[in-house]
Formats: sequence, C-alpha cells, structure tokens
Amino acid sequence: VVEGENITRSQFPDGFLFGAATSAYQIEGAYLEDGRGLSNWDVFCSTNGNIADGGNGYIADDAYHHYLEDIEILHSLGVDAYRFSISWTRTLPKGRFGEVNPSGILFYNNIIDNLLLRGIKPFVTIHHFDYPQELEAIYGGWLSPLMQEDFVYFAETCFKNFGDRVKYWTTINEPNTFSEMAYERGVYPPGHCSPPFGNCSAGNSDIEPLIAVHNMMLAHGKAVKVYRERFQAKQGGIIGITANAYMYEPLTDDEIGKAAAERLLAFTVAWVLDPVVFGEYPPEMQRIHGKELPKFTSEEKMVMKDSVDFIGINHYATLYAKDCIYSTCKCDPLDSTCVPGGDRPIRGFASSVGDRNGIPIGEPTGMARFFVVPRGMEGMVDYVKNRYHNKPMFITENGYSSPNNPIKINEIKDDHKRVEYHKAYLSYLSRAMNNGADVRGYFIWSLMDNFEWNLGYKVKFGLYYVDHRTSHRIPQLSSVWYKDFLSNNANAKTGVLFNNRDGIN
Ligand code: GBH
Repeated sequence: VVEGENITRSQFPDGFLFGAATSAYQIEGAYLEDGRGLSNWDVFCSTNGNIADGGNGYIADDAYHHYLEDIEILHSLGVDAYRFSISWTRTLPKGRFGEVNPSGILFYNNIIDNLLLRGIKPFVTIHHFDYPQELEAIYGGWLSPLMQEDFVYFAETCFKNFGDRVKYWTTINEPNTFSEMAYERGVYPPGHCSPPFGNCSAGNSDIEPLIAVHNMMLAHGKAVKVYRERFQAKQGGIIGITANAYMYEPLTDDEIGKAAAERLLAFTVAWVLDPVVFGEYPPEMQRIHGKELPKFTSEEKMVMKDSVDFIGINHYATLYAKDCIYSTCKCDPLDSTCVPGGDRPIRGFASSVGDRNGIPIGEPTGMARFFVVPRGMEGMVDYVKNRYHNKPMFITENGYSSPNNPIKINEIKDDHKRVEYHKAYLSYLSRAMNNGADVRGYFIWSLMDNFEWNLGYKVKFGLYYVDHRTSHRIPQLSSVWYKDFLSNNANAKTGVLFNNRDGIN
C-alpha cells in the first residue's frame, strides 16, 4: 500500500490524542484474585466448544500483575492516551447486590495514577462485554430492563471513585456487536441465537437483539444523566459511547445497491448512534420493523437525546452490501464472508459480503471479514459527520490482525503489514479531517495481543506480542513504527526485521 507512505503526526491538529486500546477481560486475567466475582465470560469459557482451542480469559495477558510494565510500554511508545475498560466484577463482584470491592478500586486507581504520572490520559470504557454472572443468573443480563439500574450503579461507582482524574469516558463498548454476537449468532455469552444461525439451546427470536440494544441504550442514557447532573461540572470530563462501525459499499452500482448499503449502515451504526443523538431509532429501522422495534417513551427520549459529548467509532474494515429485497440472499456455503440472514428484517433485508465476482474488496487479514480497505475510514468518518452534524468523534479502535496462516509465518514475525495498514488508514482519516470532520483522537487496537473473545488466542492485533508462558510483552515492528510516528519521525526506517520471538515456528 502506498497510500499512507507520507503520513506524519504533524498532519493532525495539536491536541489530537493518539493512543492504544485494550479491554479488561481481554488482558487482565487474575479471575479469582482479590475478591473479583465471576463474569459472564468466565462461565461461558468453561463450557467446551464455546471458545476456539478451549481458550479463556482466566490468565490472559496477566495484566493484573503486569500493569506497571504495560504503562512503561505505553510511555515508551509516547502515546497521549490509553483506552482501557473497568472490570465490572472486579469493582462490583455481585453487581448492585453486593459490596464495592476495595481491591478492584485500588487496582484501577493504581492504573490511573501511574498513567497520569507518565503524562498519559486515561480514556475509560466503563463496560466492554463483561458483567457479573450474578446478573445473568438473576434476570438474564441485557435482556432485562433491570440491567439498566445495574449499569447506572456501576457507572456511578466509576465516576465517584475515578472521575476526579478520568476526563474521557465511554459508557458501553459496541452495543451493536454484543447484541449480534450474544443474542443472534450465539457466540458470545449467553449464547442465544436465532435462525439461521446455529442450533442454540436458548433464544430463538429476532426480538432479543433489539431488546438487548434497547436496554443498553437506556442504560447509557441514564448513566450519562447521572454524570451530567452530579459529576460533570465538578470533574470536567466528557462522555460518549462507542459503536462498531463497518463501512458498507454497494455490491451493485445501482440504486438498489446504494439503498442496501444505506440500510446496512442504518441497521448497524445508526442503530446505536441515532438514539444517543436524536433520541430515536433510525427511521430506516422504524419503517422496516414496524412493531417489534422497542420504543422510547417521551421521557426516555429526553434522556436519550444528545446524551453524548462525542461519538466513539471502532472501525476496521469495509464490506459490500448486498440487497435482499429484490434478490435472494442465500449464501454460498463455501463463501465464508457472506453473512446469512440478510433477508431478515433485523439486518434490514441486506447482507454483507466480502467479494464481488470472486474478487475480495480488500486484502484479507487474520480476522474473517476484516478486509483492508483504507478508504473505508474516510467513508465511515464522513457518514458519521454528515448524519450527526459533525459531532466530535474519536476513533476508539482501528487495528490489523496478523494472518494466522502457517504459510505466511514471516508476516507474523515481522508485522510490516500492520504498519502499512495503520499508515494507510491514518492518511484517509487525515483526508476526512481536512474536509472538516471533527475527529479528536485515534486509538490502535491493540496495545498487545489478547483474548479475542470466541476466537481465543488465535487472532492477534497487538503492537506487542505476548508470550503466554512468561507473560513477556515483545515489541513488534509496528510498535517501533508507532513510536517513530508519535515522535514525528515517520520517515525513520521501519524495514528492520524484528525476529526475536522464539517459541513460534
Ligand atoms: C472489537 O469488535 C471489540 O471491541 C474488541 O474487543 C475486539 O478485540 C476487536 O474489535 C477485534 O475484533 O469470526 O464470526 O467470530 C469489533 C467487531 C465483531 C469483529 C465480532 C470480530 C468476530 C466474528 N467484532 N467479530 S467471528
């Protein structure tokens, strides 16, 4: 890719935050230590077959014991900010049905204080997919409206304990992803699914994903209300939400194709962003869903409307949108990039596919469907800019997963493709900003390889490789590049082969 060859930090405005991101369950480990409670993921991982290679987050990157080292690494990279999440079960082991765990509070205080000592701004996700199993057992997690109060209590606990020093909050990471994976595909806990996905023991309707998002939306809105009424003036921070945001391009260059792409964007990105800006679900969804889409009462609308100071965008890849109104969306069983079920209302009668006439939309990566399409960054930022009147945005995740193909083993050792990816995506981000998009920061997913949910440790996004025998963090070429980029020395040689990872064949 030549697209990003000349990108430098100086092309971004002063005060723009460059950072790296992680989440609690994916890195911390120490799942039984110091009073932490069991989470939905701990339990889900204990059932054979749920996670690739029988993986789990019980030790993960052992960041619970290595956080000081991680902060030194962040400092050596020269990042402005670190995006991490708070483990709900470490701070409130039984949600609002138990005590606050002092060791959990201490752990995050230590992280925050040490980051600040190193001049790194904490950028905190309150909830990133993991919650107390207690809440799943008592009333079925996000399917219950009661979960809203649990989240508000958790968020309040965070504001109260950490808000004097944390100036950037996001409430919930990717409600759209969690809903799809947990209640439609059945691959995240609690493993509910709906046809045509899998043969789950529980769940079986297209309604569950809609209900889960509805409860997450209201939980967000109510937590932001608490922040604004009781903390924001005193603490002076800003608060937002983060959406998973694939860009969709029309599979066919006609009106039908364009409409399919618009529908897919509305049914994924706007599904969770329209409510926090306009106080309502996208008109596109309201039209198609008729009565099954939950509604906000007029009081709830007031809570939801303008409930973000900024929009967080997790953007990795672009797919084609295939119309399923005028043509059938049945998948070729050999096409691993086609998402079946596009002919259902919940996906807006559109399916997302990775190729056109057998030609992939971009280079494949280690993660299925994460094709490298740098222009998609500009497309997504423009979409959010136009739809939401240029609300301030942060790119809260953008990252490249190494191909996990033994034939390409050299690429795993020398991640120059990750470097090319970031340069190219950053140059399209800079183009969007030159055209007026108000983007305030950019976080690389991820600081280090970590527990990639249902995919276990198979897929690696890290600037650092983690040797799980020793928990050593080993720099990749991309970490050298990022450091040079951040010190505005982007022309520094990044062609050196970093070949110091033994144990990989
Ligand atoms: C983000 O999700 C998450 O916020 C983060 O925790 C995660 O580590 C990161 O991206 C990388 O994936 O092969 O069918 O199991 C992005 C959206 C949705 C992408 C689920 C991967 C798995 C598809 N993710 N998808 S599958």
